[in-house]
Amino acid sequence: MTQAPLSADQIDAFQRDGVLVVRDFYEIAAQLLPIQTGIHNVIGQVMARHGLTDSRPPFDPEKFDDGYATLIGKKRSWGGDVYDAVKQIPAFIRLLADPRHEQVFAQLRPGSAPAIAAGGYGIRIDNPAEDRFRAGWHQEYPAQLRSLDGLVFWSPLRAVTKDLGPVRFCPGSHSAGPLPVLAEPEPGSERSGAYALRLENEPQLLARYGEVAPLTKPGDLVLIDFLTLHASGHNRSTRSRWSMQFRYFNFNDPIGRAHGWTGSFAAGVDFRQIHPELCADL
Ligand SMILES: O=C(O)CCC(=O)C(=O)O
Ligand SMILES: [Fe+2]
Repeated sequence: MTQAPLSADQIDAFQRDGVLVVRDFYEIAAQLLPIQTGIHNVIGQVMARHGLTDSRPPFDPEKFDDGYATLIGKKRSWGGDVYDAVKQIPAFIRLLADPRHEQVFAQLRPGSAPAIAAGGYGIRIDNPAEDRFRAGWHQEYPAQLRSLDGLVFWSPLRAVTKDLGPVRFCPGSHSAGPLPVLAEPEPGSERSGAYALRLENEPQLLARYGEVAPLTKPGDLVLIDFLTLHASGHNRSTRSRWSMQFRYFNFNDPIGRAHGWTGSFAAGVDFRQIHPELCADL
């Protein structure tokens, strides 16, 4: 039996804050480099698909996304090709199922039966000065469903400096429980699905909590309770912010069990039908 990944202090901090940074959780050489190499290769594949010559220098971990900015500069939707493809890199799926994720889940949720949320994993690419896919303030539960007591495992593939727009969190906000949302998209908004959900009375809610935006580097893990308020930062740099998200839920949670552990928008489900009582605009 390997040692439990989290210390007692880390468990306490997570229960108090609903968010925890675990430094150097993943192994760079064994776990992350194969993913960065895979991304580099996928970018080459997408270039080939659109008839571009791949004249990039050989793979360099600091510049694993070489060519991506050129691709989206030519056509933004080619970036969508990359986004869809990278979540099918075998090394990424291997990391998704890292047994230590289950161990962490079991430590934070004693008595749980941990599960991987289908469609709840991916690699975000937050491009400089792009607003459309930036996540506004939200709790994960309405966007993912599956179970109320889930966890997001968030980890960067590039060092997140202040100008890259670190994710923002309200420590302690998970204690409020699931919060009412407005499911009707804002008029004129380009956002759809989970991106269109807005918190009811957002300014008043946020005023209740402090805010942290930890800087992280490859290998670090950020654990996020499905009920903790968080939002994407603004990328004001000239490079894309690449980060991985793995979402786990609990088969034993009575609310998840009652709705059959259904997924949310990404699974083609209308959140309003599952939790009408949480929709303030119904
Ligand atoms: O990386 C981001 O900007 C947002 C992350 C997020 O909302 C999540 O991982 O659930
Ligand atoms: Fe989120």
